[in-house]
Amino acid sequence: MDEKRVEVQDAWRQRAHIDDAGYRKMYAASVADPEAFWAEQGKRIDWMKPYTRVKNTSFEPGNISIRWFEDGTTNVAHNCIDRHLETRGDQTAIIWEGDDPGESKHISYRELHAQVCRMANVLRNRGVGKGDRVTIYLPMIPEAAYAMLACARLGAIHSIVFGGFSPDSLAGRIKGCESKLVITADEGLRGGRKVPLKANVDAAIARLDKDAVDHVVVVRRTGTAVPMEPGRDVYYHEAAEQVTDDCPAEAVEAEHPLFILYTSGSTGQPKGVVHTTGGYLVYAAMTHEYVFDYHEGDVYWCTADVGWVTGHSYIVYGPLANGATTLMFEGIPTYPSNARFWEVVDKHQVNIFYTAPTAIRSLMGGGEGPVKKTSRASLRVLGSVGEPINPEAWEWYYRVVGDGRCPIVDTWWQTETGGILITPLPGATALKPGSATRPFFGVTPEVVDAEGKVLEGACEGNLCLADSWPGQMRTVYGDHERFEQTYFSTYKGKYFTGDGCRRDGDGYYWITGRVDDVINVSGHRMGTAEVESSLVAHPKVAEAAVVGYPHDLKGQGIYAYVTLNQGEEGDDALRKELVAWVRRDIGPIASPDLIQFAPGLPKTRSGKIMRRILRKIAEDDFGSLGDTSTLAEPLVVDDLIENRQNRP
Ligand code: 6R9
Repeated sequence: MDEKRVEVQDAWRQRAHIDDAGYRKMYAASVADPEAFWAEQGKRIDWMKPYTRVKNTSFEPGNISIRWFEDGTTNVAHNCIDRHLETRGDQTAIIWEGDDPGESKHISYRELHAQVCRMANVLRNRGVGKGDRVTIYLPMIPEAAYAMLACARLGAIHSIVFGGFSPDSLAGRIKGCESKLVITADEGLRGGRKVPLKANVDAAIARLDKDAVDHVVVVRRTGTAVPMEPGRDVYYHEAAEQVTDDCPAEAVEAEHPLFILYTSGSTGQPKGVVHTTGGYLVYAAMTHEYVFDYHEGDVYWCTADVGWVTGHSYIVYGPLANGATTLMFEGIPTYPSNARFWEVVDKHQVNIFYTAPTAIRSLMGGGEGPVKKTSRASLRVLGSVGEPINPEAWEWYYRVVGDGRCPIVDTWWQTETGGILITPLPGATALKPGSATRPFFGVTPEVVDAEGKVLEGACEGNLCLADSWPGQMRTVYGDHERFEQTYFSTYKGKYFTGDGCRRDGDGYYWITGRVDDVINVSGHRMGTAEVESSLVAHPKVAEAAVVGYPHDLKGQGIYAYVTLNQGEEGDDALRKELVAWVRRDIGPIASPDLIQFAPGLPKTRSGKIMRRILRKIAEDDFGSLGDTSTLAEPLVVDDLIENRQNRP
């Protein structure tokens, strides 16, 4: 492969926290003596009771246990707000930019403190205390950050559900962690369109046991009248008037859970990924500072939604722990025009900008014009996350958006990892378009082959991590067994990421995508099993198999092979019906892009669907189907090829 290399520019080095020699030295120290390294880094946050024990972790089969700073106590909201009040009470903590370009506001650390205390008191008055779960189903409005931090303040555990998920998905997640309280809004607003959040909450609760949810707190966003259930529902602005803006931050153990976030895996229903307090915050804060080369006074913007892990770690917790000014954007990149991102950059003089390749690809389609009519002179660092960034998109981001001045940090990580694990550092790392480059401090990647043999030097295989880091997930909520099974059973003694990867001669990592049955659609994870079980629940469907295929904008698209019940006819009307069915069931991000009606699916004689073949056909690469000798009925393959949906 013809690899382009972009050397570190002098300007990047000038301000950077660290240079290449510094990175190498600090990395070596971090893996040689993790205890000493993290003992020092742990001091970046305030502790109510200081820790004496730093690392207590085991990846041993039967005893997966991850504990960091375990005898210390602290509080995340204190660290993200209170400790900044003396030095930067009047500094802007959050810049909120509304969906409508005419709407924005600045929230200072002092105001943030008052708002979070108020929200915490509203929750406390409704019985929420330490360890209780709270489901948050909010749009990108400041109240989403207030709600997260209010939970943290009380020691309650939040579970945010992305506003694009359906009532069914929401119900599953409320039930999964047994939240008694849900925070939502009347409606969301995205790209000028309204999202019926409160109606979705009502529909979700209707699917649960009668007394499953005690309280629904409704933030007024659009002002549209929504039905309010007496005794259960309350408008936030009314409840907030009844309480003070003073609420002490509860000291909790370092290993007390901070949040649960549901994410798709290769089997079954989404898992509740559990992150805890001390290690998570230390890791989020440290990565935010080094990876984005964050300095005091910078305006930082991550375009993710707080419904995803990126929003947790890099809109709210990391930046606020560092006392940064973080921008929160309610809208979408293409509204009112596809210059919106760059207009917002100029309007708020954004220095650090962090987005997903799918957004870049969708804006590339509109050409350079909308970008070039803006200045973007304030930009210093550009970031990418969520999926591999293809070299064309990288090049456009670097040259057109960044005018060739700004490093691109291609950050590889996962919901499970809590923070960024493989990434360039501005000022230290020469870039290669498409490579996430080198491990962050304390991170020990290993590339292993199918048998689990650790490969050396330049190689390609499956990406594992040999040892723990403080931001690592601790368990699957309510199912530690599944935690071990999912991440530690494939390669004993290692955390397996589910990603494939290549390491080149410079020790740079190139993530090649998932090697399990997870599809990455526009940077969002979708389990094929989830989409399949939704399709199979349709009365006309007998069987379904779902695979990913390359998609120009989304990175991967969802390709569904569907076998209908006898006597049913597959036509375009039924295709539309099935797409609508899955959207309603899971949410728009799960909509199949292509549906192929197949009289039969390729199976082994033991009845296992041969996904490898389905993937090849979906990729329009059926010339090399490999070994089909184990197929029960080899002829089904000819029919699948004949009727394939993905023709160029
Ligand atoms: C943070 C986040 C995780 C999966 C991960 C991988 C893919 C994320 C990437 C990347 C290549 C990058 N991924 N960042 N692949 N380069 N810079 O996205 O978390 O939603 O859990 O997804 O996304 O496949 O395993 P999550």
